[in-house]
Amino acid sequence: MKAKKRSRLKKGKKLSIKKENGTSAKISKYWFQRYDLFSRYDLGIEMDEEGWYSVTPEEIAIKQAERCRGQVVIDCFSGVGGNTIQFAKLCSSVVAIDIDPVKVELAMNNALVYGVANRVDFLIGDFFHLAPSLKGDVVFLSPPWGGPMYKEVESYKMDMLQPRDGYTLFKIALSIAPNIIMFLPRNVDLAQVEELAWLSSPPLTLEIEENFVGGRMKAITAYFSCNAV
Ligand code: MGP
Ligand code: SAH
Repeated sequence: MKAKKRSRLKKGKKLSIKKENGTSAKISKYWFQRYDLFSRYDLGIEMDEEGWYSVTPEEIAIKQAERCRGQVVIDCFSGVGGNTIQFAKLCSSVVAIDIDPVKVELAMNNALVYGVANRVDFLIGDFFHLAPSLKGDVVFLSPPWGGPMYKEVESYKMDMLQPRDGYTLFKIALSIAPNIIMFLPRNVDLAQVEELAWLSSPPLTLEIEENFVGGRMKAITAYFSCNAV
């Protein structure tokens, strides 16, 4: 698949936003952040609605990938490829899984824009079905949080993660790799995140990183490790 070159969008035109994405003005606030999401946005990046509000901003994805340098990484919910692309640059191999075939097509296109598509094994499938066949050094979990409404609760709980709760997800991840990274809402219940480390015996070490872009907190990343990742 070839990354299509797109003509530059006129700045601030909602009409262009709709035309570019075929989605509502709901995504316009994310479109205004487009270069934070993908610095190469203008070179042919393609998104869908869920991709807009879920993609990991590039600066954060780079930091996460730096922690996985040289490792075999399974990106279990790869979306439009925000994380996959950065893993592909630094890791020894990357498996990128998404249940939505459109997302995989968009991620492949976006990986081409960054010149790393040939460094990724893209899989269309349900992570929970594929899990028994997966092995790696690091499992990266960036699952759906239930849409942009996630921040309407004061404390985001593990059972709000989709399509399965965080404890189930984490236990499955433990069967795949000794190191697990979770990208989570900034309002997540940190006591529950700590509980996850105790699902392994001996418990995994945990480091919480607060992720900021342009001085605004976007999310947290939890690094679980049997050793330093
Ligand atoms: P946001 O809170 O919707 O945006 O998402 P923003 O710009 O911080 O909104 P504001 O109104 O508070 O200013 C912040 C970041 O969280 C996004 O850029 C995504 O990286 C991430 N994110 C958001 N959602 C809804 C999801 C999700 O469902 N899954 C994953 N994996 N990441 C998400
Ligand atoms: N980190 C990604 C965003 C992931 S959003 C990025 O930076 O682009 C979460 C993704 O999980 C969505 O694309 C959704 O299609 C996918 N997903 C939902 N359920 C899934 C499942 N059971 N198995 C694999 N992917 C799933």
